[in-house]
Amino acid sequence: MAAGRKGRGRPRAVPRPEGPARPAGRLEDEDMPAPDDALLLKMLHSMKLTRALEYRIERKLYRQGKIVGGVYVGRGQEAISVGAAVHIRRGEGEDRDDIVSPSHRDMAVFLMQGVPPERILAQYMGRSTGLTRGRDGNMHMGDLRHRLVAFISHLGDSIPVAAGCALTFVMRGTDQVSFCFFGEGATSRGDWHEGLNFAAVRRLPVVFICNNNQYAYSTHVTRQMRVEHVSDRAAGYGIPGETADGNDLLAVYDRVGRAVRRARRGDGPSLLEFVTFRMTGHSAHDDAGYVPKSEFEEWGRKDPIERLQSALLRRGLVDRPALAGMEARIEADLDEAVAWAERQPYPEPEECLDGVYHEGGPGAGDRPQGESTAWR
Ligand SMILES: Cc1ncc(C[n+]2csc(CCOP(=O)(O)OP(=O)(O)O)c2C)c(N)n1
Ligand SMILES: [Mg+2]
Repeated sequence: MAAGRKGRGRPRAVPRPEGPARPAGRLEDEDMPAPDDALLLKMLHSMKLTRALEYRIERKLYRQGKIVGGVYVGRGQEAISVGAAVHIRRGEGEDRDDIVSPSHRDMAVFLMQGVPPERILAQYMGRSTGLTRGRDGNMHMGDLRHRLVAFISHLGDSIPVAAGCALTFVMRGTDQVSFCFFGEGATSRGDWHEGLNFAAVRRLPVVFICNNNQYAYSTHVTRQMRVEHVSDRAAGYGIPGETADGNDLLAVYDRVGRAVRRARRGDGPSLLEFVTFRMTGHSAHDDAGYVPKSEFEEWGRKDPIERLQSALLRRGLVDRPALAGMEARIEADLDEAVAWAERQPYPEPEECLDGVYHEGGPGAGDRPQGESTAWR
């Protein structure tokens, strides 16, 4: 158990951060062990499941006209969501579990937090058993039972929210951590800077995780920031910032693990940038005609799943038949998940506004309990 903040006591005043205001620079040399064989296989499976599920949604169901909203996928970026989400503490109870604010390219985070693929499919198809019960048809979804804060469409707005979650952890005296995911485009928004500054000043336990896929819709990264790395922005807030290869699962696992240890110990936030590439358009309706083909070719050769798979094959941890078996099981499970989602009802028209707006003020004790609250 980390020494810094542990056990849930009575709520108390937020302590003033002590010590030097600038522990910035790189993440200190934490003792970060490499993942064992079982964990490596689990992460490979999560990456493959994520890609297969997104492929169904983007390339099949969307084109069949079965998806209600827009589709944004993280193809080529799976190592970031998986290598980070594996560090989220879960299943240990409300006072122990971490919390996470995923971005719109972090399907793996939803899966790893325990949301079943069929519920994600129901969400995309606008069915009443989707995470927003048919209120939205894409990644604007969350579920606090899975410790997932719903993705806020306005870029950068989830950063102060993630910092706020971390503030409650400090006030309660627990050692929980808030994980916050976003793209490099979000880092040029005002809320992003305010959220980072607040987290830094209060030394809050947040791990800020940026996927720098080099495009924000059609805007290349060089057209929206003058620093070379997103992580350079950390110096402005006196926190550690690091850049690493986002297509290298082990690099992601290592950096996030270090940042989590630091946060759990009570040493405050870190800003991690993982360089990668968006192997699609911005969304299913965008053909990415503005991206030079050579960039897709170059990054296609750095595919994170292929890369991990080759490493595991070389080490003898898996063989080709085992990989084929893993893929076949994933596809069979997804066949069932799609069939289940297609059988789900749409919400009743008269229910459509339930849970959209807050009903009643503080102490609205007569509100029906259960599924019908906006924050889910
Ligand atoms: C404030 C704001 N401006 C514009 C948009 C429309 N929009 C949604 S995602 C996106 C690109 C985001 O780029 P980035 O933050 O790099 O994330 P990526 O999609 O590359 O993962 C844009 C412009 C928005 N949602 N919010
Ligand atoms: Mg981007």
